[in-house]
Amino acid sequence: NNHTSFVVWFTGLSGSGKSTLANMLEKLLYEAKVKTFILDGDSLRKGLNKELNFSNKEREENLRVAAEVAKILVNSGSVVLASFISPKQTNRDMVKEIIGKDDFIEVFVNTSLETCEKRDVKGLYKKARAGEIKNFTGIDSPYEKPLNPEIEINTEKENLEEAANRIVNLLQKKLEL
Ligand code: GGZ
Repeated sequence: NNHTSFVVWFTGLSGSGKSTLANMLEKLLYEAKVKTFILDGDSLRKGLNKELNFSNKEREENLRVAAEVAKILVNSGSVVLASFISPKQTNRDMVKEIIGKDDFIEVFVNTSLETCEKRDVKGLYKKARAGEIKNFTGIDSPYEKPLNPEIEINTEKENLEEAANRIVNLLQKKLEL
């Protein structure tokens, strides 16, 4: 891959804004005539990975499959926008290893648990607090903050549009558009 494509891997809590950001980025890249592909946990877990639960082990398997799919797509020339909680450093190390570090851009969508829980767009935090969902990231399953993400988005200080533009700028440099 001679750097015509990348996997942009968004990590962060449920409701942090990963998918929203990926969708904004897709629009901006479309305007720049860059072919993109969106991958996310929510949709992969309804199809390809529908047998997998949220234990550490099965999250890891979910992410392994996701990374292999991302690798296929990036090798076919797409910029892949992948949104998965990927809660552990070992998860992120593994996906980076599978995809290849030269094709991998890690974006940490750093929205606090407090904010995600306040928004609770899908009502999942409420269910997790009530014990109706087990192993929920941030509640009774850990999220390890990335130590060295290539980009960190602080959605409490920066709006998503600015953030999306910041990522596009980085990509444009890398893609030499
Ligand atoms: C975390 C959960 C859980 C539990 C269901 N923990 O915000 P969403 O709803 O639409 O996206 C979340 C999605 C997380 O799947 P990932 O494949 O990204 O997770 S991982 O990378 O850890 O494998 C959330 C929903 O699934 N969801 N139960 N227990 N998120």
